[in-house]
Amino acid sequence: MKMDSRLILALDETDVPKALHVLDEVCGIIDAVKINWPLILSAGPEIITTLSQKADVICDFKIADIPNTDRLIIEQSVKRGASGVIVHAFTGTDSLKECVSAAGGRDVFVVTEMSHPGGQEFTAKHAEEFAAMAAECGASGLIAPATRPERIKKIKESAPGLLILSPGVGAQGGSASNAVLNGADYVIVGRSIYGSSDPKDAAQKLADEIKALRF
Ligand code: NUP
Repeated sequence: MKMDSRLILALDETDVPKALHVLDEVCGIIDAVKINWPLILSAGPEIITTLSQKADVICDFKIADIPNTDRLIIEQSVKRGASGVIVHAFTGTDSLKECVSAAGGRDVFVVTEMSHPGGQEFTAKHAEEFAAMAAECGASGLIAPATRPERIKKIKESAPGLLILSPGVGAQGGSASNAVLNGADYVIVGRSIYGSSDPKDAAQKLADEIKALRF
């Protein structure tokens, strides 16, 4: 995945023509597009291939199963053009190792502490352990909350070599600058871009905000 704007679009728009239009508008600004069940269920899995012709596609399936099922899901995602997948860590080391192996060099990003308030109930208690385990299993990076930037710093300390992708900017209350200043390598932004009346302008403003931090 390239590292130019450090902005990843979360394309949870379920109106498929609108989703494609938004991606066309912001394609030149973002470093990757992340898709989740809402768009997959609306458009069908072939949307992975369609989008992969325009940008790197991260499949945010939050995979959380036994190793064999994890492998089957990741193989299908990669076959359709995914350049990365997002997986849960609570399933344990064997599942996570299988995810990395099945991805065959594509990026595996591991959820640590989730960005919504409920993320503090369970995931926060194990976030540092999840991060260390992700590093041990050969994952590329971590998902850590832009809504709690101080936690990004802590989580990064547990797995210094891994990329940090931070969702929770905008609609969930987090700020792109605060996330990056606390160690996020990329921010993931959905509604504040695809829900905007001018997605291109919204994406450009976020890219400019990050660039102003002088990378
Ligand atoms: O902890 C997480 N928080 C989160 O919001 C892990 C995620 N993968 N996400 C995803 O990021 C969420 O499912 C959505 O696709 C995106 C954030 O979207 P928005 O709040 O910017 O609209």
